[in-house]
Amino acid sequence: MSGLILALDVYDREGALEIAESTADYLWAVKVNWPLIIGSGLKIITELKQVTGLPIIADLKLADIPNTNRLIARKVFEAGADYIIAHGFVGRDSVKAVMGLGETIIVVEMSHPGAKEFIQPGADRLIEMANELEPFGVIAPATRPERVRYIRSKLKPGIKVITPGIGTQGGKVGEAIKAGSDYIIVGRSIYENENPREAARRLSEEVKAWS
Ligand code: OMP
Repeated sequence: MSGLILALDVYDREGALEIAESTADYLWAVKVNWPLIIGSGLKIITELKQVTGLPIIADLKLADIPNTNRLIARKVFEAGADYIIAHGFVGRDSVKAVMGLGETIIVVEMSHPGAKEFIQPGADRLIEMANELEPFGVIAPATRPERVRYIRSKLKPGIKVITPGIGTQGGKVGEAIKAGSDYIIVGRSIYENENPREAARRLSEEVKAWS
């Protein structure tokens, strides 16, 4: 199964709730990142859950010592987040601190060009760690379908592959799904569209067609 995740990277509470409500029919989940949490407060997670009825992914890309990761993750899960995204490069102890509190998604490679500098060279070890810890899923780059295919081929079957980088960053839905993506993350191509509902509908049709 494949699904569409909205990356709701806006600051403003009303705008975020409006976009989430209008696109919810076509989404599997809503992802919130620092811009929205800084702009609207942590309570936006609870509000988005109420308005959409969908799972909420807190994309904080946690990358700290175990105690700090744990302190942050606790508050985020208490606010109603269903999944949290954590960096793997900080090591097993930091990731385990988050996984002990709720469903976790580990970054094993990123979608931007700079990911080639440090993250991509370490991807094999991050995949190995994911196979050992068995999180809900991993982040892989839709901008490099060949890397999505590689990561999928090395990962244990039950672990989901979640791919950002579609649309504005240049990735394509069909290529990511063919390469093994389970969930597609899209932000600007939906929320910057003059009709976010229609943009989400089109993307979700595309996701269905390729699944
Ligand atoms: P758009 O480029 O606007 O579609 O947004 C992509 C979303 O995915 C943003 O929220 C990014 O922070 C996030 N993201 C990436 O773009 N690349 C990554 O490698 C990882 C993430 C992520 O973890 O979600």
